[in-house]
Amino acid sequence: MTALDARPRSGATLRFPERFRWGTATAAYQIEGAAAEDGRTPSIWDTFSRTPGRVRNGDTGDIAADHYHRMSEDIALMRRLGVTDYRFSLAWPRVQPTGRGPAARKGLDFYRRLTDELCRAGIRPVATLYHWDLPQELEDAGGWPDRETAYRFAEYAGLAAEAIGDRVATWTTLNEPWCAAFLGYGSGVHAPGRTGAVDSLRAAHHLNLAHGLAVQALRGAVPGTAEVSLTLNLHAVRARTGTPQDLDAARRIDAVGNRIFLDPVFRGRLPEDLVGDTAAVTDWAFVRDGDLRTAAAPIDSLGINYYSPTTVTAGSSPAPSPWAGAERHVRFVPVPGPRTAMDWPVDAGGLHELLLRLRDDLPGVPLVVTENGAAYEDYADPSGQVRDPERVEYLRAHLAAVHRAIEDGADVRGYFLWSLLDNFEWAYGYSKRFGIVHVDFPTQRRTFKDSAHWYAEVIARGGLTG
Ligand code: IFM
Repeated sequence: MTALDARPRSGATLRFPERFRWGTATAAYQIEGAAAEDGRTPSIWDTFSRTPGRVRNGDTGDIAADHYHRMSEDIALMRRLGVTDYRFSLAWPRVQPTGRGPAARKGLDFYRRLTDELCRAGIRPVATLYHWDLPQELEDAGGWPDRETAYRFAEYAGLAAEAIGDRVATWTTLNEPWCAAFLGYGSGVHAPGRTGAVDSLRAAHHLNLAHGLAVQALRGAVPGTAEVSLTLNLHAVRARTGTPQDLDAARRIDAVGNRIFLDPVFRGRLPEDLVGDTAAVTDWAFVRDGDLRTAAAPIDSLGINYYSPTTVTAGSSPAPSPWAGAERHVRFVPVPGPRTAMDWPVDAGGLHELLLRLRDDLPGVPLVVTENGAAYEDYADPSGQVRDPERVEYLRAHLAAVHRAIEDGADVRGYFLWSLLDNFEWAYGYSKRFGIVHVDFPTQRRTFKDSAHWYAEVIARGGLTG
């Protein structure tokens, strides 16, 4: 029996389970601004965005969507949407400015106010501890390729839990550690912009270790009712053909893109094929006894961020590549069909595939779609409306895929739309808009796009009309 079987069906409506969580998601550096206020110190993204040529148009997160000063207004937007949950991240350099030692009271006060106001609004706070803004001081000391960073992260997790642990419903240790490790230290297109296969693998391992240590710190500090989770951007990887070479290319990406996190966290081991694939790069001697057991500390759910699938064939990828050990064996193939403004294919089938794979591989682990959404070229028309029919279509198709996965037995507990607001889209700066609320950055005026009105209706109905 699936979660849907118990529910009455009404006509063509795709109804979601009664307790399904409906949310939106954001991240600190992408929306907060106030980069130098109340004791916050630079993170690797402040440094990176100030480095000429790294971020489009030289954009930075200095002001972003000014959420630090407009938090109440933004919670009012969430109330209008009717979301049950809000997923945000804490800025580590705001909470613990040097990445070591005591917390900054004013920085923590911001998150106290945010979580208080969310609770008053009846919205569950879902807090992510790391969405890529490593304090620059820790990067200067070696960053994620250095083991010490994992211990620093656990200390920071403890400080955050002590301050707001009584209000946060779900804690997510890391957001998309694949991006932090492989875009940050492999291809260098994300902060800190380093390029090195070994460093990217070391970073991935230390992120797994940091996750496990943070789970322990959280469990010791938060009420038993709080959930502890991890969010991965799993790759829905498809082989272009069924030839052994193409299937091997897909296996390699699955190893270094997915199982490098899934296996340590859920099975307490490294994927054997990954160790073989990367033998020319490293002997993995940086993995110490007990690390994988630590990484496998039990968690309550897995978050999945999904935007589009990936198709691969045998070949090679341009350097510097984020695919350590796979770069000379795999070529990424563009597929025909609709694309978003990021040039990412629109294909909701990939989300359904991923959810069923996790249903099979991780029985008993509740799943949450912690990010899904799309960037399009949005603008306010002369009447002040923001029409975004392509985004509505994208969201509808992906929510229908989630519904289908639940019907097929996947235990999906919630969906968080990325993103509440237009924001700083990393190396693309403000040139890409993912929000369902339009932000006019010069005035900071917020306007519901059509997709926001549509999402509010979906939430109110508890599902989609067929
Ligand atoms: O904006 C990002 C987010 O920070 C992490 N996941 C993907 C989103 C879109 O690129």
